[in-house]
Amino acid sequence: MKRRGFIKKSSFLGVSIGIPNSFALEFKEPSSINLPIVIATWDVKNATKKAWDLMNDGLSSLEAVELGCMVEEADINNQSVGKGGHPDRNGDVSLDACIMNSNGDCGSVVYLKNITHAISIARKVMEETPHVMLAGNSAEDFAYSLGFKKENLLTNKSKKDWLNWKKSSKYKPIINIENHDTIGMIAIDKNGNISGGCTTSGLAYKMPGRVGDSPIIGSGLYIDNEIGGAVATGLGEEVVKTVGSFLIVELMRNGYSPQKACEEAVNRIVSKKNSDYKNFQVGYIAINKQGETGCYSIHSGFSMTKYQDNLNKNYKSNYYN
Ligand code: SD4
Repeated sequence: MKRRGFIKKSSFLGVSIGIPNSFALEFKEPSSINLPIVIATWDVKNATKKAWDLMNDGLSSLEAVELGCMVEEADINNQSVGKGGHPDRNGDVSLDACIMNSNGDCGSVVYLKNITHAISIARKVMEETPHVMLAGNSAEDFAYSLGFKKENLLTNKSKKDWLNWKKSSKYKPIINIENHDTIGMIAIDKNGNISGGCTTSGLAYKMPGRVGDSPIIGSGLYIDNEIGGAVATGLGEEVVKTVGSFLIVELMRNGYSPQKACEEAVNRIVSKKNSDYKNFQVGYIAINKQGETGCYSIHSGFSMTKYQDNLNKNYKSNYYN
């Protein structure tokens, strides 16, 4: 009995680890870390700067992740997000996005066309509807009802790339190329509250109607304000199959560091029977309530941008293969 009082055996999703009950006492109180902090997938320093500046001015992590993600959505040179994103096989650009706040509320849009700021519509779904997810034409109509304007998201550059692709029409995920630059962002504001957002045009030349992990709460993004948050990039199908971001947060709840939790989530993918991991990329970033961060991917080439203490820096990810 005594021993059971000291070591709590936790089994979650097949993970079995011993956790001292006193573990929580070892955590630093949020007030002892330098806030705000923002982390994001890939090299997106303009976006992290926007988010950090807003929080430094006293705004919430929710405002920060929305406006930070919007920077990439509006950047037509980023061909994995928002306007200028690569289209599907028919030449149509469709977007997926989600957002989650520190209360555990969330909203998402899937297969959204003609609207640049999918992350803002996701936030509106969270705040102004009784639902968590809207899809396709109805998500688009919802955006118009809020005053968002119809835009052509297919830029000349992305159209040219698509026409080139059509010559061979071969569909195969290419590591770090078609998977590049989806933005997943997690922020902790000055009050210690965590929010996250994720926005993407998904895989280039996907089947029309295809939805990836990015708008799926628990897969592309998960936030628990008591624990931390995680976000994914890469081949969404593999992230969905392992519910990667939720897994990482639950591992952190059970005592894993953000780094170890990201590694374990990648491990779940690569160790699956007949895993084809040599041919696709998945990357995760995570942060816990104490401001510790983690970043891990299957292959080289992934990176995380982190802004804390006036330092906005991109870090190369460690990787499995
Ligand atoms: C998807 N995970 O739609 C996204 C793609 C991505 O950088 O992350 N691109 O599967």
